[in-house]
Amino acid sequence: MVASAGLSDGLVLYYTFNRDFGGVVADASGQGVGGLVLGAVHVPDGRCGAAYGFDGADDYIQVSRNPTTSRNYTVSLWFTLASTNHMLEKVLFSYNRRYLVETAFRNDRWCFITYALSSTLNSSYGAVLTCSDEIALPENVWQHVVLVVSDGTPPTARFYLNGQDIGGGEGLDVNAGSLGMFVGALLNDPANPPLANWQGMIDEVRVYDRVLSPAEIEELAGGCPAPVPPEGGPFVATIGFSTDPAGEQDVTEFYPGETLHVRVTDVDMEGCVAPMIRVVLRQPRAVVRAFFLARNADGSFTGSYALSGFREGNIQVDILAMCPRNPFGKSILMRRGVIHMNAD
Ligand SMILES: [Ca+2]
Repeated sequence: MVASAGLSDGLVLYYTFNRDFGGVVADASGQGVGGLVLGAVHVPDGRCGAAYGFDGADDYIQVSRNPTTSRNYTVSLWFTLASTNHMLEKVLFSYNRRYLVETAFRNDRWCFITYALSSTLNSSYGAVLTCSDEIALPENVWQHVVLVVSDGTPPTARFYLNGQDIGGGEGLDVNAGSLGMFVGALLNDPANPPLANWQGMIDEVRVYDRVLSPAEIEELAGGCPAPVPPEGGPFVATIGFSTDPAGEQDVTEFYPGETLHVRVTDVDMEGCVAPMIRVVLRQPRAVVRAFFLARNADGSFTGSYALSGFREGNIQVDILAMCPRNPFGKSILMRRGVIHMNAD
């Protein structure tokens, strides 16, 4: 089945995962909400074209910014579960410290759980649990899941599995918030890495800023969409680490006396009044160094740092996007790279 034009309406994030951009994910929605790949592996044979594989330990994808503030929204994705032996709860999609779509095994039954609503009336967990004998999640079989959150009276959250309504619940309010959005994990504490990491594959992640109808959900579950135009971007950023100020190419080997040049292009910080990009350099047992990039007229950011203070060995380079006056506040890790300082 070919996706109708209607399934483009309200689409504010769309990760096809079809192209490997090397550590970043392109957003095919046109909204420029790229993602940062942390550990997940690009696999050519997904549900619709390529997908990402997650190891269940520490893999996840961080969404670069919240694509919507709507209190009516829909999350749709395909997944496989690599192992059904574990009893742990695993997160497919999360936002603001709350898992939006999670699987769990409770009392010999599979469940989908969401914390999209607060003070949920029908659950001691404060979450909407959808547990059913009808939910079968065999290993390594592609499944389509949709979460629909509707800010009605009362607000509701419903799950659809492979196009079928499998239940939901009511709450007192729609949870909105400001912490990050993640595919394949949950960030519970900004001081620690995300947890409840997914084990299996995820493909075709979509977020809509509206409630999809059952017919539209059935259409999404019916197959792969028609090929979308190639994603030449937008993606989070093209980032060059280089010994050359023009810095188009990535260089990872450095020698004493050389300077690191960082160039960030195609960065999407839409809605940010005063975007800033900070580069943090870390080497074990050394003082952390940091510097800001300058914003250029063409929208790119460039900057450099003399590496004379570093010893032989690896230096971790983190590129952080910051928006000081953004209501979403926190800086976002855009890329983590490693450069190597050689001996004299
Ligand atoms: Ca795909």
